[in-house]
Amino acid sequence: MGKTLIRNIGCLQTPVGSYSHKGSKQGINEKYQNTAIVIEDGIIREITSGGREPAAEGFDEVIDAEGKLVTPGLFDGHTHLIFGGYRQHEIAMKLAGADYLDILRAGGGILDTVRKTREASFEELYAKAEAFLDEMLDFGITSCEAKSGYGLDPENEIKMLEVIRALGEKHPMDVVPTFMGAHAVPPEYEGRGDDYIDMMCEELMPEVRRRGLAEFADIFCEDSVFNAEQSRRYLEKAAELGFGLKIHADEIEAIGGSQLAGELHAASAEHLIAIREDGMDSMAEGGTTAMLLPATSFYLGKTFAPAKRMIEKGIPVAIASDFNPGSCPSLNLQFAINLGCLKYRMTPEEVLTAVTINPACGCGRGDLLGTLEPGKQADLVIWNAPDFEMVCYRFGSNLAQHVMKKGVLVK
Ligand code: IZC
Ligand code: ZN
Repeated sequence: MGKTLIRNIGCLQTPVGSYSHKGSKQGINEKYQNTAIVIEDGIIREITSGGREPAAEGFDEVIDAEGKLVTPGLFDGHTHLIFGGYRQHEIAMKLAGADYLDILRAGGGILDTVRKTREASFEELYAKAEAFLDEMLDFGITSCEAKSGYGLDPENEIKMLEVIRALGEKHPMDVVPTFMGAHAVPPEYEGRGDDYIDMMCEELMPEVRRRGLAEFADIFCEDSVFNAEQSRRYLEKAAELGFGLKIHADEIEAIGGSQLAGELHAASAEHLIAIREDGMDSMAEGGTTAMLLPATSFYLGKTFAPAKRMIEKGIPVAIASDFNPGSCPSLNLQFAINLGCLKYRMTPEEVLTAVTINPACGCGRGDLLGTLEPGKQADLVIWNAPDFEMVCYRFGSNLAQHVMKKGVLVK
């Protein structure tokens, strides 16, 4: 791979450190003007300061950043990347007045995607998700988390996780695998949610662990899906087996998910649109990252999670896409950045932290990813922008001009 120099960087903006940033730290980024980055074998070796640039001799590749902004590659910490079909027909149902949970209760929504995912072969799911990962890279996203959860039986959950594993091995992106067998109650278990959770805990979760197919376990704790008691049982079993914990909590109704997340020291709690003060207190105490999904609020026509209050309370805030075929059919994390500023009222610095180091830490990758510092992987974006404020301000365009993954330009 050799030695690469990125020279003529107008502004390099990055959080620093390998830990999640909370409270006032959320809004602290380093900003270096007129700098250069030395990369060796995919790892950052040096960031020069004071306008000093190493001589170009001795480098295998020299990249001119043309005076533009460089940031860490974006980390999308919450996606449902693997799915069969799409759900564009739900648009008409929504226009006729149905909301997200109405559609699910009627056997559509997630369950519609489950039918199509069960029908799809490994190869079909792989090819579709591979194209999504290519599109993500094009938007400057260099790592993501990916959940199962549209199989909802042993065969199809394992099929999904094997697709995720194969993508992680073959695609340039780093892909963090999450087991989400408890995404909905499948039709075979209709009205028997407790039995389904028993099957997850006794059969499938241990099998996923044995095969090493996932690092995290996640559950949809929501009105009409899984209650807090079922979520506790599932997550306690997951912790016992060695999974990191994630929980879809307080998306539509606050039924105890965020309290549980904090109590179990979950790595992250997702959504949190309807969170209350006691849920935030529990998360702050448990050290749980808030994985906020503003494009989902936008798409469902909901309010926006109280991100600033969470920062005040000392909860590390991350912003992710929630890419999925139902509540957020967009993987454009740049749009979530715009919403982070405009709807959460977060500063550009707080938002950059929320799409780099905080999701990296929430997904167990803070040691290698999420900042630009010596020793970290050379995952970065050269933006068609002079500063990060421009990325927060422009929306609808793709401002990622060049994208580097593990020291190699992929765009
Ligand atoms: O397919 O609707 N919220 N799970 C929880 C989703 C959205 C994905 C979906
Ligand atoms: Zn989700």
